[in-house]
Amino acid sequence: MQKTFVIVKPDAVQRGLIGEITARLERRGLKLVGAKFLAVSQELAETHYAIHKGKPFYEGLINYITSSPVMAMVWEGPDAIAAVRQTMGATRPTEAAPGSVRHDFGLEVGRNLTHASDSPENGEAEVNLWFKPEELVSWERATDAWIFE
Ligand code: DAT
Ligand code: MG
Repeated sequence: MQKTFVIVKPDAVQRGLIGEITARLERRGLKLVGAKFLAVSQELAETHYAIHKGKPFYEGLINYITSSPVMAMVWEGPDAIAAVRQTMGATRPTEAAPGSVRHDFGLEVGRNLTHASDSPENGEAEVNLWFKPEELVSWERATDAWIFE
């Protein structure tokens, strides 16, 4: 089963959308296997977004993600990376599909509410960066057989 890493970003936390976003992932059938509420350090932000260093929006991105607490989570499911990216929508809210989180709650790319891993390799690296192995919970969900074929 694939794991993916998700951040409910500072704007979404401030706007009271942790429950709304979590509910959409739960409702879809994804399984929560890790969660923590934290203030992101400068160091963690820079490591997480290292790939964007040097881009014009980098400084704003680091300021945004460290500006206020976030909810960091790990979700599991078949093709979880693609499923969660689809639920979140395209990077720019004005290009995100109707019904997606970024479409339904956002307008600007710099306030796009969520992060979700974009590949299995990055998913694994991000889970390991943000969570210790003992912080992940492997559990049997009573509905698994009715959601996973
Ligand atoms: P995503 O978050 O959809 O994976 P990304 O990895 O390309 O998108 O970029 C990371 C974040 O950086 C994105 O959520 C918002 C910000 N960002 C990306 N492109 C941007 C741009 N052209 N202007 C401003 N912010 C941008
Ligand atoms: Mg990305």
